[in-house]
Amino acid sequence: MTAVAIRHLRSDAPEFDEQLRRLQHWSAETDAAIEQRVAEIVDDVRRRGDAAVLDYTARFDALPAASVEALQLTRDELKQAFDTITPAQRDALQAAAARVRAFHERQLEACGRSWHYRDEDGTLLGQKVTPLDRVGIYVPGGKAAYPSSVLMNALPAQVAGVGEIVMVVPTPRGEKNALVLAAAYVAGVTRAYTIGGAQAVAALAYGTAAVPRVDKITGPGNAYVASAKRRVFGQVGIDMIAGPSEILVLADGGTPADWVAMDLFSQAEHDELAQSILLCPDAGYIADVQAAIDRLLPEMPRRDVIRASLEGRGALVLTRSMEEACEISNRIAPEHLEVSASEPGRWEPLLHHAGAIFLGAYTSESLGDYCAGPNHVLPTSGTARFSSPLGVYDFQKRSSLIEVSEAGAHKLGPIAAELAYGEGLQAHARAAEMRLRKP
Ligand code: HSO
Ligand code: ZN
Repeated sequence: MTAVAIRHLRSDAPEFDEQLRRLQHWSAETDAAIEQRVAEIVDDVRRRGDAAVLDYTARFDALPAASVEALQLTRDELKQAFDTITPAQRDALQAAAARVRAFHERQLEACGRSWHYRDEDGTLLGQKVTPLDRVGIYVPGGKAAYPSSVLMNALPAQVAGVGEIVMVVPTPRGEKNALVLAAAYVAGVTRAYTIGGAQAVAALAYGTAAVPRVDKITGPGNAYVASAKRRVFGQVGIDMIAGPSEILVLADGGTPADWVAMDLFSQAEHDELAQSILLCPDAGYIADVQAAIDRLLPEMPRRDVIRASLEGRGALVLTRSMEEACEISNRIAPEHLEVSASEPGRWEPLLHHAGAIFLGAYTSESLGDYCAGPNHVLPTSGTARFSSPLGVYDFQKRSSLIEVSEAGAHKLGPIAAELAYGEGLQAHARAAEMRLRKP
C-alpha cells in the first residue's frame, strides 16, 4: 500500500494563508435539481398529507404500506428492539445515555432555568423558560445511521422536558436497524415512524393525519433532508445544517504518534469530505505521525474513505510555536479540537473557537462522540465562531415576564409617552399616561 499523500504545510511559508483558505473551503452538495425536487415533495406532502408520504415511501424506500399508521412504531416496539440487541450493546447504550443525560441535567441547571428580579419600584422583570411541546428527530438510514446520534438528539430534548419526541428514520425495504430503535427506546423517544427523506421532514413540519406536527426538527440528513429542513424553517424551528466532520489536533509532540494518527482517522472515516488537521511545532513528531498513518491505515476496514479524506482535505502543519498553533486553530474554528499536550491548561485560554475542546492525551475525540457526556452534535465549517453544541437550550424557548407596580407605572409612563409621541403613536402614549392617574 502506498504512503498516504496527506499535505505537509509550514506556517512560515509565504503561501500558507492562501493554502489554509483553500483547505477550509468545501462545497455543499446543493444543486438546483435537488432544490426543485424537494420543493415539489414538500408541497405535495403539505397538500395531500399521508397519501403523499405513502407514495414517496413506496417509491424511494421500496416500502409499500396501507397507511402511515402502519409505518409507526410504538414505545412497545422500540422496547422489543432493545430486547433483541446483545446484553453488551444494551449496557453500553445505557451507560452512554446515563452520562449524556447527567451532563445535560447540569446544563439545564446552569443555563436553562427561569429567573426574575424586582427593581426598586417593585416591578418584576424576568425570563420564563418553557420546553418545546413536541419535536421531531430525523435519523438518517444507511451508512450514517448512528445510534449515538439518536442519544445526542433525543436526550437533551428529554432533559429539557419536551412533551413528545417523534423520530423518523428511513427504513428501505422495511429492514429496521435494531440499535437505532433501541437507542430511541433508551433516550425516551415517544413514537417513531419508518419514513425518511424530504417527505418525512414535510410531514413533521406540517403534520398529516397520522404524523403530528412538531415545533422543531433536529438531526442530520443527506442533501435532500438538508434542503427540506431549510425549506420548512420558519414553519418550524430547525437545528444547524451540519457539514462534514472535522478534527484539529494541536500537539506538542508528547503524545504517542499512533494515538494522534488514530484520532485523525476517527473523523476521516466518517466521510471522504471529512477534515483532519494536525498542528504541531515539532517537525520530527510530524514525521512520526506520518509514519504512524502509513503503518496503521492498511489495518482499517474503512481505509479507502480515510485515505480519500486525508489526501483530499487533510493536512499536517508545522507551526513556529504552540502559541501560533492556537492562533491558526482559532482561524479554522474546528468542530472538534484536541489539545494533545502535556499542559493543555496552558493552551486552553488561548482557544476561542471550537465546537468541543478535548484536553490532554487521554481525551480521544471518540470518547466525546459516544459517552463522555457533552453533545456530539457540533458546529462545523467554521460556524463555531458563532454557534454552540446542540443542547437543552435548543429544546427550550424563553418568554419575557413583566409585572409593573403602581410606582413603576408612574416612573415608566412619562418615558414611554415621550418616546411614543416621537414615533407618532398616540395610543401607545395614552395607554402609558392613563396609568399615571387613579382610575
Ligand atoms: N463525530 C460525529 C458523530 C459521531 N461519531 C457519531 C461517531 N458516531 C460528529 O461529528
Ligand atoms: Zn465521530
